[in-house]
Amino acid sequence: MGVVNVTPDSFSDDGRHFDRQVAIDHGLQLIAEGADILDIGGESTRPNAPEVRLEEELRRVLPVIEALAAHHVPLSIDTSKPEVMRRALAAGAVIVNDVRALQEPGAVETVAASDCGVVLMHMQGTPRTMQADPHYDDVVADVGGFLRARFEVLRAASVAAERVLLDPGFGFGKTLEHNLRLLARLRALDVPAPLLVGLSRKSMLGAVTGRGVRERVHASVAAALIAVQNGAQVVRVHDVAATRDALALWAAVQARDQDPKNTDA
Ligand code: 7PM
Repeated sequence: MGVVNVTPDSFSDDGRHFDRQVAIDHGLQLIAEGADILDIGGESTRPNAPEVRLEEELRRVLPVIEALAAHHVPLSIDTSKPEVMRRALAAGAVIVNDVRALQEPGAVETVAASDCGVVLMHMQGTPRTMQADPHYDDVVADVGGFLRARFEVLRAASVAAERVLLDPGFGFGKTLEHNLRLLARLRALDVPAPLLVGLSRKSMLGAVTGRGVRERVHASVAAALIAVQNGAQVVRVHDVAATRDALALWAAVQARDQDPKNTDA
């Protein structure tokens, strides 16, 4: 899943993709690099980011969705607002990616009334407060429990299990220690649906490598590879070509490890 930001204040892009045509061109570039899904977002979830109003969010994302929908790559809309979900789905998006796991009023009903896919992400607190002082009894057990509970809410609303992806929400109300433990123990989340993870360019990678946001490509690729090795089915990334190369090598080696001709097991 390639990231297309349509925000002027994203830490990853310095607003370079706020300009409508720049965002569309960036999406086309990610398709050319081999993205299987494009995630289009007009609401920054950075700590302390100002909330984006409905009309502004629609103005940002709808023209980009309309332009990219013609290119036969599934589009996901990164939003928490039911009205943005509805309008984005009508414009050609087929997946709702919600960092608030459909907890806004009307969000579950909106997804249930459509046939879209849906990503439910864990966050502790709100974007404004989440990095203040995150606490867990056991981060893996707590995040797994939240994701199972939100999955059950969707099932109770008659959303088929096959439509759902679950995401531990790296960086959303987590310390470096929490993030590293989640990545190490991804399989222990023990969730009932495929996992999507977003680690690309995040501050936890900066904390480990000492690098600024523009210098985190190598660590991002390593993080995506570790995530897939630990069971992630979808990785949300900025650097699609580099990530695909790393995963192609991983898959080629993996196939030999699984080969029934192996006699050294
Ligand atoms: C500022 C702060 C800008 C944080 C962008 C971000 C995820 C997501 C984001 C994720 C899912 C970023 C984040 N992250 N959706 N949206 N999972 N499902 O680093 O990890 O891209 S926004």
